[in-house]
Amino acid sequence: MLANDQRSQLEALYAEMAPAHLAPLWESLAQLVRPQPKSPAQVHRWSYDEARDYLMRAGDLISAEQAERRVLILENPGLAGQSAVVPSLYAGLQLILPGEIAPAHRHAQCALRFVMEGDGAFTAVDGEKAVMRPFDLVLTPGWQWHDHGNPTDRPMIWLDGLDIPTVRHFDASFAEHHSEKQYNETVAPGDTLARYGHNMRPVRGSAADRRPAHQPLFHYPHAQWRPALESMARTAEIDPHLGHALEFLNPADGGPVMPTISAHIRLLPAGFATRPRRSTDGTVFVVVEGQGTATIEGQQVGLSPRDIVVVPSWHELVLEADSELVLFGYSDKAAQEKLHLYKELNA
Ligand code: GTQ
Repeated sequence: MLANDQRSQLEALYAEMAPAHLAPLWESLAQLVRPQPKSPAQVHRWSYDEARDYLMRAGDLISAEQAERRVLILENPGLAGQSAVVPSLYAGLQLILPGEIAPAHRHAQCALRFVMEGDGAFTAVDGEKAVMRPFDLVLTPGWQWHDHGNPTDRPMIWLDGLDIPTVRHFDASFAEHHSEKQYNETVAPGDTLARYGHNMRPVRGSAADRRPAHQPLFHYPHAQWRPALESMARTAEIDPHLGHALEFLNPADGGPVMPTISAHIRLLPAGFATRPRRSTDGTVFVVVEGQGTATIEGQQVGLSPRDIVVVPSWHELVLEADSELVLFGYSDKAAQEKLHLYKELNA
């Protein structure tokens, strides 16, 4: 406790130094250096149907080309104005209508796409199309050229997960537009998956070794990950805190898919409930299949297909599956581990 005259003399000193852009640490130390995380982000669920209605209305009013990217940002209610779903990451729902092209650009930010609806549109990465099917994971790693297009007759919608707030935090954003609307298609769709996606790679330095060495792969099809998860669920012992969980990997180094973003899938059998768990990586979940409940720091959130739910850092999570529940999740665990910040607590 400070004496009254000490307090008033200090206040006078603060007022005098403020114009010199100086401030006393001792007034804010406990807020700055906390004993444990206290996220400004809030627990939130977006209903896909509700978001989709607004996105389709935007589709009536602005083209993908006019918008460059026609996306509704999923902004965390605790992070108003920051275009962030958790302090380090961004989430958005992107719509490409039949015949449209979202023009080629590249940027420092890393992006993942998780397909919510539609079948047969593409994300082209450095001139190779990843043909997008429901619940495929597609990456556009930092500084790789990408455009999106929809040659089908149905709308195509996917969830964008980017590290926009992280790049902003480091003041390291660069971006370029390509001179052409679409990057020249130089290889057939699926070429990279064939060369780099089967626990093999073209012999280093050979003519066929054409992808960037640190980030070659960019397509993780549902047709591959779903059977892998299924087969694991049939045979593996279930993890009490996670359910059956598989992480997507970058084959170049066996680490997370991108330097700043980790992504995983999990399966909880009908009737299964996880033990409580908390971790420092704020996580965005997409419900792929099934019904259940997430209890996040005591707050109950119903889970139905295509719902998007955000679990902020260090919020205790319990998942319960009413029917077999399949979730996709992404978080900043990749970045936190590099910085030796990541922690989890399994109860
Ligand atoms: O598709 O390249 O949601 O650059 C935000 C920024 C998507 C994209 C977003 C982007 C993109």
